Amino acid sequence: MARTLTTCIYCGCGCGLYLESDGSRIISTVPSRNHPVSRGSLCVKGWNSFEFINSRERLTEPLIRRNGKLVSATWEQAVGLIAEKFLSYKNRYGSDSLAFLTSAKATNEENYLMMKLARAVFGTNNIDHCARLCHASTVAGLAATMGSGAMTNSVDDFDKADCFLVTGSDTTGQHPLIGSRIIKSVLDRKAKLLLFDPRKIRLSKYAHLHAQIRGGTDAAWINGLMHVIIRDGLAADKYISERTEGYEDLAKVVKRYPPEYVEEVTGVPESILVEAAHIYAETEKAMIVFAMGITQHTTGVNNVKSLANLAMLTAHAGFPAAGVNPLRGQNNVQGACDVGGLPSVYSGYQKAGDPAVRSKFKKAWGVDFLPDKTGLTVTEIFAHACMGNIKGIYIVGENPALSDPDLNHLKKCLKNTDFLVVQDLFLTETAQYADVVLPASSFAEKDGTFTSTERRVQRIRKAMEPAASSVPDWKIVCSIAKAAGYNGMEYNDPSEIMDEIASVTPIYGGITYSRLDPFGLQWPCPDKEHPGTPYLHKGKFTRGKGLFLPVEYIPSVEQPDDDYPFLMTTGRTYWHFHTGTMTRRTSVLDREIPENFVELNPEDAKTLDVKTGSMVCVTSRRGSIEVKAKVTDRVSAGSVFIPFHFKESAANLLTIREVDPEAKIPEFKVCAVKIEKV
Ligand SMILES: Nc1nc2c(c(=O)[nH]1)N[C@H]1C(S)=C(S)[C@@H](COP(=O)(O)OP(=O)(O)OC[C@H]3O[C@@H](n4cnc5c(=O)[nH]c(N)nc54)[C@H](O)[C@@H]3O)O[C@H]1N2
Ligand SMILES: Nc1nc2c(c(=O)[nH]1)N[C@H]1C(S)=C(S)[C@@H](COP(=O)(O)OP(=O)(O)OC[C@H]3O[C@@H](n4cnc5c(=O)[nH]c(N)nc54)[C@H](O)[C@@H]3O)O[C@H]1N2
Ligand code: SF4
Ligand SMILES: [Mo]
Repeated sequence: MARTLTTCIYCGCGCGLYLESDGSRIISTVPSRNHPVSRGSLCVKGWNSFEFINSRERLTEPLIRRNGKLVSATWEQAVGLIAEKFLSYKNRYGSDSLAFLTSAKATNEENYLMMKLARAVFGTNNIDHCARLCHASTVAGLAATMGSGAMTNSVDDFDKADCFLVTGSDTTGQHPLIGSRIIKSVLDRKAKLLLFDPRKIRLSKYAHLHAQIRGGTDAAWINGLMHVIIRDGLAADKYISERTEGYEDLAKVVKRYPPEYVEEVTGVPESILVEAAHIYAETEKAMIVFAMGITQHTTGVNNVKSLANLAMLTAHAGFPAAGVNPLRGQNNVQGACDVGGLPSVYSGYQKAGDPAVRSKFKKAWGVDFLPDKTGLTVTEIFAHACMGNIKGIYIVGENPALSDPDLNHLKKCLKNTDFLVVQDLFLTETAQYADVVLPASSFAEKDGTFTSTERRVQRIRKAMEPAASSVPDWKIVCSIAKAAGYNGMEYNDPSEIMDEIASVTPIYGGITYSRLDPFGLQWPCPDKEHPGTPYLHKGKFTRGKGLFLPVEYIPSVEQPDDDYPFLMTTGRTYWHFHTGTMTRRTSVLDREIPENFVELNPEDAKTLDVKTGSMVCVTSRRGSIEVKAKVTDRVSAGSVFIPFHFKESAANLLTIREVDPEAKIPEFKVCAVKIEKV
């Protein structure tokens, strides 16, 4: 039996595991005992991360749509058709009639090549990926206040902090190996957990206090905390004057958020708000931890700015075990952003609008044109396809037909796209709309790197030959570039791509495959001698001075009313991942949660006369689904929760397309629905 050390494909924790192969197939996983994050453990998804690889439903060959049906084709035919179609749209309608969705499931090397394909070969900045639906607000909000959009601390700091302010993160479910460190610190070291979440989650049981906030009111309670901190003389005056700017503006705004007002808006009792403010401000090693409950709002950027303000007000940034920690979701969403899978920046967050950046990349890539206009985001790409401005879309490793908001609208957009290419492991809901489907190899069948939430760039290693006639994404992208007439994309293996990334990307400048053995390096790692960076903003912020950017509370776009009286929030379960393409093909995970449900408070269940297991119909202004009720006090009266994993009753048929004006992230966490017993 051969054991290959690699990195988990699911969440951003970035656990280390071995894939065990019997020569032809992967038959099990074993945790890596010495891995700095997972230290010999894995969550249930990691333990079972090999099963979907062997699924009989893997795509086995390229498919091309002929007379309305997807039929088998050769690689030459499929790649040739893509190059021909994309070049013809480029010539007829211009480069910006094309769009590219890259993948947080794919490697850094593959994402880098996708942006090279979009920009150098086809001449457009229309490239984006699921970070838009996820931490786009974080990247914008933290870059503006601190100068870098990434997690400030390391996973190891969870063993050292004495206070955790956790909000909008169901940490034990979605980042289990980080969640367990929080619990361990609470139990073993008496660290204090301050939880701000509308739902009772597993962490509630361990929390010193749990403020069950009203969904969508985050800016109000965060301003309230800062109001109390300033009022009670707990602000870090010396730090504020030495390391930040804009304090006066902040003080003016938060003055308008006294605890009585905050209680009215958010439902957080005054005593809890005051106690939380004191504990957070008075504990030296205090970490803010947040995820989708903060970012997926039309006010997502404001919410993130507000958390950054709170940390700077109390000198909780720029130190070990004190900082602002967005938990990045996918295995490689940090990396897909780092290497430029975004419409406004090249790798290392170098601005596409900056002529000096473009001339550097022109030279590196041997091209004489690179676009300067900021590209479209995921949500805009589909809207433009609907209007007919986008003709061709190339989607690698994403499943928007289940993961985007307002699916009835999205499906119209997919139908209206002249030429859609989908590259995946499976014939996903999105692939069913495609004109060409390309079978990609899985993480077990290729080499590369993923970057975890703590900015750790780690290797994935090939443990078996590609299934059927699937091909690793990086090779497919290179062959499309070549077929389109570009000769600057030829590599023998992914380490050569990483060498190119390092040569043009200062934060990855010191990264080479030989240095990544065994467990990787944390960026910024500017040169070959640099040991990597465990925490950011040491001594000074990446942007120089930290900038306070005060924000006002703005209610969510769609509030419950007489017609749609419930506030619906959506999210995940521990057992499934996103659109279920992999976890619903994994027997252990599928057995635990085989079908969808809606969490409903006992009071509401009584009014509706439903029990756990009763079928209910949930309807919003955009769509309707039937699901089983799960009666539980995890949600408060008037609120419901539905996970978005299930295609047969997709939560995203109900969600709203409204986005944050700056980050363009949709309001996945709040919309209004009505519920009827079926
Ligand atoms: N098992 C599993 N793990 C995953 C994933 C998965 O699909 N399955 N996906 C990965 C990805 S890409 C991501 S982005 C992460 C997401 O990880 P999380 O963000 O932790 O997951 P979510 O379930 O989206 O919801 C987060 C929390 O936000 C709370 N919430 C809802 N509305 C609000 C609000 O208005 N304000 C606040 N403050 N909180 C609110 C919810 O009650 C929930 O506890 O998980 C990653 N890990
Ligand atoms: N209602 C609601 N909707 C949401 C959210 C929410 O909280 N609520 N969360 C949003 C968030 S945070 C996110 S990140 C998105 C996720 O949205 P998506 O990224 O669209 O969802 P996934 O199911 O992770 O899709 C990944 C795809 O990649 C494929 N894949 C896996 N490995 C490889 C590979 O090596 N190569 C290729 N080519 N393909 C591969 C998988 O089969 C799968 O089809 O969903 C968003 N949608
Ligand atoms: S915590 Fe995340 S990275 Fe670790 S095993 Fe579970 S899914 Fe994989
Ligand atoms: Mo995400």
